[in-house]
Amino acid sequence: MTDDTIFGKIIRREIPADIVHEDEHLIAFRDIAPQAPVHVLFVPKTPVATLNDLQSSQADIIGRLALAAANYARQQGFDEDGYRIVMNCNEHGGQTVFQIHMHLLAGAPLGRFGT
Ligand code: D5M
Repeated sequence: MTDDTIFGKIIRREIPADIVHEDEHLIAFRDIAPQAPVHVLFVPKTPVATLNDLQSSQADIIGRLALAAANYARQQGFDEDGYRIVMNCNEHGGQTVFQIHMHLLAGAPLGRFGT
């Protein structure tokens, strides 16, 4: 793991985070600036800066993030009411941390998104 972003520091336990799940492939922790009652970030341990940098051989990374997010949502009882997963890419997508991650937003009806 050579990721030098703030998420790499969380994975290496160099800075604290409210970790809700971890396995050999990924880590999940609560977003420091939640945009919904439940806002958890799912971050792969493989360094990939943006979705643009993801190789076809790395497709399993996204599958694992999505499954981990769905499993967590189910465990927390959000599966029936529903939830949102989001990945931001570069400036127009609003990406601020350049290690890919999936946002899980849940716990209330969410507004439509746009500009
Ligand atoms: O999302 C990056 C997200 O990362 C943003 O919602 C804030 C969150 N963030 C930043 N630093 C931390 C720490 N230290 N703990 C938890 N969450 C954090 P993006 O899609 O790149 O805009």
